[in-house]
Amino acid sequence: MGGNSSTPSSPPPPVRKEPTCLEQPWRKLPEKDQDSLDFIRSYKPHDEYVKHLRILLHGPVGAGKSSFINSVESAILGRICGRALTDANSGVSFTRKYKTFKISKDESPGTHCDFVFNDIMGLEKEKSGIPVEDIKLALRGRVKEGYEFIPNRPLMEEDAGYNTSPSLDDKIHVLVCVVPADSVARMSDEVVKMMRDVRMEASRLDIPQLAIITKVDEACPEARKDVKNVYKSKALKMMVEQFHQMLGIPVNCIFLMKNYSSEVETSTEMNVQILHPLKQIITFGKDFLNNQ
Ligand SMILES: Nc1nc2c(ncn2[C@@H]2O[C@H](COP(=O)(O)OP(=O)(O)OP(=O)(O)O)[C@@H](O)[C@H]2O)c(=O)[nH]1
Ligand SMILES: [Mg+2]
Repeated sequence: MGGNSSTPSSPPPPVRKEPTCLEQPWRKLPEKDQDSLDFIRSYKPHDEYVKHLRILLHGPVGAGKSSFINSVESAILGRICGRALTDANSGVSFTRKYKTFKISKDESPGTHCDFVFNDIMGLEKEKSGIPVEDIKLALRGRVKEGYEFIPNRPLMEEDAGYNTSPSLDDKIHVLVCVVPADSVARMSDEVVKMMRDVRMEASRLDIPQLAIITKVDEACPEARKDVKNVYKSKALKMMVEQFHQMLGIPVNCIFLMKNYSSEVETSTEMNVQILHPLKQIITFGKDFLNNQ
């Protein structure tokens, strides 16, 4: 009798799936946004010669720099705002002009917070984005409002857009590097080098530096499911560490964020993760100005 020699197949042992999230967040954000809002709205530079704390946002094309400005204003006003024009990533920088953005403090016309953002053209490889030298000039307050950046052609002293006598008010007081989460692992050496170059120049000028990793929802399904998972996600934590190694920015100066992009209403959870880094940015800038 030719019986069946094979033993009845036993089910394969269950594969233990590693949890993708930590049980507790590795960075604790406040539950409410009110304390950050009060701090941000009431901030005033002490120096009488400085009207505003000036924050420069730089980073790769399409990273979410303009969206961050809109997210900040949305979180402060409690409604979605979109003054800084954004664009679905087309590969070339949508923001081309050097522009200062004031942020409304509340809905009364003409009331602004005492910090401003400078939005700038994005960095790109093969010299098709903003010339790195222009970002360095912006740090020193040398780029005039409205100057239109020209890829591969740095701003020159004889150009009308060159500010020959910048005041402390024109200079940058905090530098914020904005990068999208999905590109941290595959950023070209050329763009990393340019960002390091800008960072070195800022360090020479003693300008404090922070970084924001945006689009966490696109890089991590847990973060997409619930923005409260952002600091629980193991993948995003690794990304912060990787970015820290790449640029040398301390981990406690790197923040994870989802910008307001698809939402039609604001929420406390979203506001908290936008205002928490902003509070830190302002605190660093405040320390810088107090030492001038
Ligand atoms: N899902 C998601 N989309 C985002 C986020 N931040 C920005 N975006 C989208 O990404 C695209 C590019 O954003 P922008 O804010 O224009 O980027 P930018 O850095 O100002 O780009 P340039 O001015 O072209 O250098 C837009 O379509 C935004 O809606 C985010 O956190 N999550
Ligand atoms: Mg932009």
